[in-house]
Amino acid sequence: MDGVRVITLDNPPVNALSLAYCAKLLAAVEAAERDAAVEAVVVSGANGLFSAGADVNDFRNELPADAITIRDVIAAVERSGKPYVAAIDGNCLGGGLELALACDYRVASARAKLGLPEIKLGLLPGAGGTQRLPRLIGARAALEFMLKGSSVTARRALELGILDEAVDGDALERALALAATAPAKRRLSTREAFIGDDIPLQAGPYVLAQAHAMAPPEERGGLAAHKLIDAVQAAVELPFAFGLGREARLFDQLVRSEPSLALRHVFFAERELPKVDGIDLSRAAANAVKSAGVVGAGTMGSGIAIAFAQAGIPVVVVDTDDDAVDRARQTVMGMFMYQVQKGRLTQEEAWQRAQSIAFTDDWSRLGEADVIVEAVFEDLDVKRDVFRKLDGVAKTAAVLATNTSTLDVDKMAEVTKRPDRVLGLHFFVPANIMPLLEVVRGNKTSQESLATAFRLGKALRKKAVLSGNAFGFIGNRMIFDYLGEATALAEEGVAPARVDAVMKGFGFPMGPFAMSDLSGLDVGAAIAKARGGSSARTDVLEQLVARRRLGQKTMAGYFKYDKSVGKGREPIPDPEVETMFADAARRAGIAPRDVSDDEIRDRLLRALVERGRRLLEEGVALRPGDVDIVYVYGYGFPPYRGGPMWYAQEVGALSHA
Ligand code: 3H9
Repeated sequence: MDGVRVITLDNPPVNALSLAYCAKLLAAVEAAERDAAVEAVVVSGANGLFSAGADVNDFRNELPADAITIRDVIAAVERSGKPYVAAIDGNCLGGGLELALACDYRVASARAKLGLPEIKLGLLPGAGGTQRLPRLIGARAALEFMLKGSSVTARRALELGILDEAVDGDALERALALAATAPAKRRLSTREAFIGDDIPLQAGPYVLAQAHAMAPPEERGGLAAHKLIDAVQAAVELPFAFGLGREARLFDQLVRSEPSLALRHVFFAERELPKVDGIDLSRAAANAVKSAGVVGAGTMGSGIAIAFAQAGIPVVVVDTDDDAVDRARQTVMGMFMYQVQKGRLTQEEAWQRAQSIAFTDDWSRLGEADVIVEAVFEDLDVKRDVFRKLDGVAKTAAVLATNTSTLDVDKMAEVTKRPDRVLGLHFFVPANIMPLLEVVRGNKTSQESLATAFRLGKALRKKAVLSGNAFGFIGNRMIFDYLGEATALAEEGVAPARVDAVMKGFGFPMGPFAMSDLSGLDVGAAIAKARGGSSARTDVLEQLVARRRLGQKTMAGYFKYDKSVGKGREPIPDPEVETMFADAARRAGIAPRDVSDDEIRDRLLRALVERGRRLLEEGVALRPGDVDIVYVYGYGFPPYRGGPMWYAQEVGALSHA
């Protein structure tokens, strides 16, 4: 269109606004400014998105004095007298959205996703976002948007007031038309920040104080949140230029902070996961998973089936036990109805998803499935039988997976005629919610089967981590040592409640004893037996199991539970268990010791780290970052501490162990 210049963000793969790219961008903005024939500018993105924001790699080093950053580009747009229109398609995140906020108009297509996810990297929007958004949609809504850090659809962004228009068709086309006709608007920098529609400015201090009160403490993952709220306070109280300065200073503090370094490590470790043997499995040849099968309608099987249904993959669940199928049907329906109640699904969507799970006792219905996951009782003979049957009914190309948490995948593969298409898919309970998926490679598993598993992981929105075929794989192998160390501490006279309190203080959602109670002490005892005995020097676990104190499910384990306290999930310290430990320790000749909180924390973390190192040496885990991802996403390791391997290496801690 005459007089309209299009500046296309094009820096594959995600149009990251790196220092090098910002220099080019600034030149493009300045050229448009100089050119008298240009009356208006449209900014759009190539490669299927607007931009993923600043290049996170650039934060690793001190900024060179002459560096051109996204802030310079935005300042140039701000200075321009010509109208700017952002044409948003696909992701528009972080610095990308901040650039769009500096434009006069924002138009987005239906598939656009807009967000300021900096908080997830332990940062705050540092290119004017904390100053412009409160001027556009009000401080209260801006805080909510930035503190959550999640992306929203174009429709939601329009409701929030972030967009001027959400279009069904092509955003670029509409932006061009707008640029040709619409006048320049008053820029956000010249407006006053407000708190919210119908909320007086005097309520500002209250809204900010409330946000501080709701954020986690600084030392428990809340550092970035508190600084972000401070930046918004500056937007409310200071002129724009001063607010920008304050935002930049707060951003600089965060960029160097330990939590942000840790979260950025987690971000990049996650992106390394599919890179195996020098190949990116997420891009390698793989079978598309258009339909799936699950064998076993127990807790695990139903959870896995729900996970498939949520990803839009129809699934056939085979079980011959009518009662199990009835229970599973109820679980599935209950789960989808809950999502309707929470407003996450419409009645119609819930119904469709539930319909995409078919229960049957007829194995032949698995014939169409591209992937079949067995989730039957944890017994090798039972599982081998399942694999023999599956080999007979599944199509040749299908990948057959076991959901075992400890058994040997090769022993299952060997009963089939397609060991190259057998692997482990270790889901975590509840399988439809927990984001971790261990992909277990048997000694004959083909690269194509692994690639199929990684693609599937992505479709299920899980973090797929490759593990070697070794007892307990990565996560559980490490947790055995961790729980063993917790037991050793209790044997030395530390109350289980104190051990748990220390680990919660570190940032885990629950301590090791509460975790054992949650997964079931009988399960723990059975696993110890399968391993050929536990590392404990006493028999407290066996005594508890013999007394049917199996954990939360029997309302007693290492702790007691009471239905009226925390819905029966709140661990209540039990002096009887402390006495059991004391008596058993005396019999075993273990003297009680004074143990500091630091020693408790460091010994438990060291148990994880030492085992992690051995798993790396043995090649069970590929990279320290993989181990960290397993612990962050599967076991509640606080992400702002980066995972056990990162913590040990970077924080140089564990001196008390
Ligand atoms: C910011 O903007 C700060 C400003 O406020 C202030 C500045 C002063 N940087 O995830 P994928 C790479 S902070 C560098 O597999 P997808 C990624 O590593 C930024 N690299 O694809 C991978 O590389 P490789 C705020 C990035 O389709 C490749 O791109 N923005 C960045 O599943 C593909 O990524 C964010 O936090 C980046 N910003 O998901 C957004 N983003 O191929 C972070 C991606 O070598 N990014 N890469 O492994 C995302 O959320 C997802 O990558 C996205 C695409 C949704 C965009």
